Amino acid sequence: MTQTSSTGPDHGKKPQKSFLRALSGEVSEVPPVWFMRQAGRYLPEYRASRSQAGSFLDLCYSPEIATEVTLQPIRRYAFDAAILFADILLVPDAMGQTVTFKEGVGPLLDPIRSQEAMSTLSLDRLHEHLGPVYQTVKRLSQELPDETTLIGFAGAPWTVASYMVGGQGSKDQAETKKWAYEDPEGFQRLMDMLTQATILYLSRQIDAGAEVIQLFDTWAGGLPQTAFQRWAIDPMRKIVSALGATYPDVPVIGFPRGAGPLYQDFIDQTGVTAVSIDTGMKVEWARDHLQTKVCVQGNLDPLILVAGGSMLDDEIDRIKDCLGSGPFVFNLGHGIVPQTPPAHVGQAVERIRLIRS
Ligand code: 1CP
Repeated sequence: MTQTSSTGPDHGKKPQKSFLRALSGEVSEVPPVWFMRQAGRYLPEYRASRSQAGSFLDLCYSPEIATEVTLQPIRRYAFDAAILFADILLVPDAMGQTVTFKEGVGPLLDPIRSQEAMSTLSLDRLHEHLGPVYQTVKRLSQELPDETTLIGFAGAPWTVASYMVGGQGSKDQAETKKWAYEDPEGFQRLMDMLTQATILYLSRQIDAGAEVIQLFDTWAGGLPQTAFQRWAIDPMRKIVSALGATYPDVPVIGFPRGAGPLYQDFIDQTGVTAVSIDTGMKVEWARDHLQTKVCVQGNLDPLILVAGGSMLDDEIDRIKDCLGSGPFVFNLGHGIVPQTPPAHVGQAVERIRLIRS
């Protein structure tokens, strides 16, 4: 008895899973819930699987262990959706760039900062390289509980480019902006190649059983308006429209983290089914300006999940009370951090599913 109204498009056949129903525009008394980075170092069973796999990339390319770590948070918390365990940097790895993950540091890549340096990149062996990921998706679609939706994902081109050009994580994307601003036509070639790779990669994930796609544009919020249009909206529109042409019923969630009022332009121009909103966004504004157009997902501060206690319950209630009367998926504003006590995740899920009179 969770369904109270339907505002979404009627495809004749209504989706059964609560997460798919929310994405199609339905409103329910209890919102579906999943958390970004729900598999990861905060879980002891993940740390055990991780040491069994060897390196982080070995874990991503082992269908058996990647399936196991995807299922771990589903077993503990019965989230409404599972997200494929992989990383956004598998795409540059599959394009021929050298990518490593250093313990305690994060990703390190041999930087590509010019058109000449792009000659090392190719899409020829993309599917061969990413084959194990497609196998993971296939296993998951067979092993997940019937009510759990499987999310496939990729990084958006701007965010993936920021690691390819910067060579590592960067708070200001200075190297990437330098190339994009000084040589926009050259940088466009990299972005076009990434856009193409992303379409190929996500299409195969859907073929293998992914039911929803999320595109992470973690660093979109650092772009000024004109650059946001060119490097965040335009590639996303191309990806959404290419996927929509072949897979019209597969919802796409966009996450232009930190984009503020530009979320409106992003929704209007990309054709995404839903947006994930970041921690800093005012929920009343999202309700009035975004949720009138698409399903909204978000936006609990991952650090409140670390703190727990009554603050956690109060924040969950505040977000639910504001966004719960429209199409809504409960999530965090960014990923779970490693120091999160697993019990606090359990507390959060329980509170999110609580019906208060
Ligand atoms: O075990 C470890 O030590 C590695 C930590 C880790 C994990 C668990 C990395 C390295 N990636 C992942 C998995 C991952 N990454 C998933 C699937 C797991 C899940 O969500 O349950 C997903 C969806 C991602 C996506 C990802 N990777 C993003 C976009 C989302 C976001 O958090 O903003 C980004 C930016 C990355 C790059 C990356 N990979 C890993 C790290 C530590 C980083 C961030 C580097 C930085 O700080 O800039």
